Amino acid sequence: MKSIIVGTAGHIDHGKTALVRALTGIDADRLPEEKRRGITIDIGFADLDLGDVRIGFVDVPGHERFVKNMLAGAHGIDLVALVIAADESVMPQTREHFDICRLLGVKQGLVVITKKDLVEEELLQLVHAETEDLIAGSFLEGAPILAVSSRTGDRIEDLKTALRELGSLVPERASEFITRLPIDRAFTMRGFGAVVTGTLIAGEVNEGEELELMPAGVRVRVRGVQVHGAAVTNALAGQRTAVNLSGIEAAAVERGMTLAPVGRLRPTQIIDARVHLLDGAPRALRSRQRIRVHIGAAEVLARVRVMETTGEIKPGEIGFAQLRFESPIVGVLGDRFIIRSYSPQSTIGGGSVLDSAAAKHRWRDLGRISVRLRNLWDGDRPQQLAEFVADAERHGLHRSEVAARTGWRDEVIEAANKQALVDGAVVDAEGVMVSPEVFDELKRDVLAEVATHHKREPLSRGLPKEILRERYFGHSPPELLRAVLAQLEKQGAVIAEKEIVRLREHTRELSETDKKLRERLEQIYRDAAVEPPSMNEAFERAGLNDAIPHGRKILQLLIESGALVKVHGEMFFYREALDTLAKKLRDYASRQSNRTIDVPGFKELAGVSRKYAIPLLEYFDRQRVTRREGDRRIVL
Ligand SMILES: Nc1nc2c(ncn2[C@@H]2O[C@H](COP(=O)(O)OP(=O)(O)O)[C@@H](O)[C@H]2O)c(=O)[nH]1
Ligand SMILES: [Mg+2]
Repeated sequence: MKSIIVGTAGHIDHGKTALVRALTGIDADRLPEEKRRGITIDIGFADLDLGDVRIGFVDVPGHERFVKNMLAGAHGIDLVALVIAADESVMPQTREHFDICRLLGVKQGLVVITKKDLVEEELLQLVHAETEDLIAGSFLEGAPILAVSSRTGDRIEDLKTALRELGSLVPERASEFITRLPIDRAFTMRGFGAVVTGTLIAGEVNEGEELELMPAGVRVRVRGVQVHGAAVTNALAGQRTAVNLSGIEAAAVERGMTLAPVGRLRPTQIIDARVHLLDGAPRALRSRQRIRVHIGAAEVLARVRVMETTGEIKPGEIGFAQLRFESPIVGVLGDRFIIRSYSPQSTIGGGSVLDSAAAKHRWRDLGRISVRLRNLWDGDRPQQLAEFVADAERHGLHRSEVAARTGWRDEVIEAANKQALVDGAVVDAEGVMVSPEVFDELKRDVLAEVATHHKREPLSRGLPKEILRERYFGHSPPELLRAVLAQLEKQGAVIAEKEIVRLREHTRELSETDKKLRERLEQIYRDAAVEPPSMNEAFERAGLNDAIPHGRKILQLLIESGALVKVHGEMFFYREALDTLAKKLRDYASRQSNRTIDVPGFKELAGVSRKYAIPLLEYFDRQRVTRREGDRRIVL
């Protein structure tokens, strides 16, 4: 069976609560004060089973002073029942509530003219005509207008039929979004603990599961779930839902918080939004103005930063603005909100969240920002995703950050991502998304830096990756450098070794003098065999006294090519000499029953002094040619 939410709307005393009672038999005025004063102060609830449609009513207060309570209930409704009393016709809160429904994007509903029993047919016709004027050009144009009496029950059955018909037309709630339950009531129930209620706007709440209370970020467990007053194992999107929570005191939960899957949403205090100012707003919306924002069931104060060249959004106009909240909220792309003036409090407009993780903008970037916000507003999902990715610049964007901004389920993010990749709107850098522009820019930076390095140090093998990381990837996750290098390697531009990057065409072309120098040094070490000179001595013999740093580079080349081996400090050996010695050692060992040799034995075998014997043996230990045991070596 289908579950839908119907919200009442309309001026105080126009018979909203009486109408809900006539339809359901339930008095939605539950507070003692409401019963005593005969007025609705806070939202109330009732439900009605119409066979194929099950309706959860949210009855709202009509009094001007309680619009904020009305807003806590109005955000998740499928249908509005706009109530107009036949004896008073359209009044201020009729208009305000109706405006709110339009700003919240309510798409369907009907008008109920109440107190039919109190007026003559002629007056009823007049109210009917005024009602049609009110709704002309809105989502309610052409919707049923029914005149009823809650007192006599006249046409209440017809109203039920109309509700059932409309209800069957309400589209299923989109399944693309993660679970969200904005909390409109929190209280303690004896023996159960904390209970919260709300309209489940997306997803489902299951008994036993863990959820996160946002924006506080507290983990809670679902002890029990109720829908329409009966215990269920899970509540579905579009149902009025009560959840018994464990892991938290009721006092720590308040109206305006949201239950969501663990780790999925992120609290924010800055959003970019598209704002629509009502025709009847007393003045234009300007930067630094302090406003009340109602989003979900929450009411939070915020300062406006208008993102329009004119610096303002005039009554009746739509524009972009940044809202900076005085306390954290949660919201995702497309969430609707209502704006009320700080004082005196009245509804002045509403809007849609575009970027819930916005950064403070610079005024001179306005042009670029407008384009981006427009794309977020009217783009499809792959385009929206690409905008978020582009905005992340060199930080790149993880899927979790897309999830927090959009509330999309994983499959939806994956599909959008795939399409954006196909369109060439994003690049997948080992799981991190970056814009193609940023990726190309990084590639250019890397190539230029490596090329400069080669020019500056022609004898160096290449540029340490660490330098690239520091200079260009300081703000990026490690995946990005890896992906850029992998891509440059694939294109044949560079060769990336463990810690070094070089251009593919980079060869250390030695000058004729350097070539000769290398040969000379190599000769010196070859001749010295197991008794090599110190480095400085070698340079001296090669006639290099005045150019030691240059000599080191040439020496380094000999080491890299494998001709020389560093054995200890600045003691280098000709590799072949070491190999010969190792072989000698093994031959010697094979003639011993215990395969061991001590230092004097080694000195004799190698024909070297102690100065060389110790470093050589330690080198052989490291190379696992020998293993030290006390003052002897076992040849392995
Ligand atoms: N005669 C008559 N009185 C009604 C009707 N509906 C509501 N009332 C009365 O109008 C007053 C306000 O009704 P209520 O439902 O509290 O209005 P709300 O403020 O819109 O919720 C109450 O005294 C109701 O008894 C109706 O259809 N006929
Ligand atoms: Mg009422």
